[in-house]
Amino acid sequence: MSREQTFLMVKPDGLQRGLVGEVIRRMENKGMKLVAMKMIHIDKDLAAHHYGEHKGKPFYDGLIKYITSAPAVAMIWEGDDAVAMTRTMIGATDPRKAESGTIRGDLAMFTGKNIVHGSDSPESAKREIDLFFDDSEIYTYSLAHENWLYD
Ligand code: IDP
Ligand code: MG
Repeated sequence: MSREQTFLMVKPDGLQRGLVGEVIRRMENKGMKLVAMKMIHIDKDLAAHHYGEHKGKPFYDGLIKYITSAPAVAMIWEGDDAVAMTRTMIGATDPRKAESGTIRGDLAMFTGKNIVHGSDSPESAKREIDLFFDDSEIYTYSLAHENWLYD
């Protein structure tokens, strides 16, 4: 068992559509622990850092425009295998291919408006957490029901 942290963001379309609570509800119900959260209107510089791996791809300019278009909600969630578990809960990048029961599969229709971002590896999670949060914004605490969640 490896307890880890992952970066999860409700993108501007998710916030505009009133789905922040729905995303949080799913993560809470799963048993994940929220350790940081803030609203942020991502600027071009931060967007370019965050999506650096996609620079040069056909959808890059549109992606930067989309992610900087309105505020988003940035979060860090903690749990056993949090990175992979959260990616499973988010579903495939293209919501049409995302399985029912996943966030994108249930709540979105287009790749360019797919509601959420989640780190794709522990290394990405560390990089993204450092990019979006100061240490002082990340909380360490126990959940009273942790013994009922973990084997
Ligand atoms: P991910 O968000 O599932 O990790 P990535 O391939 O890392 O997917 O792409 C990052 C984001 O870029 C996607 O979530 C989506 O918002 C956008 N994106 C990726 N591919 C396309 C595309 O073909 N058209 C439009 N937007 C795209
Ligand atoms: Mg990605």
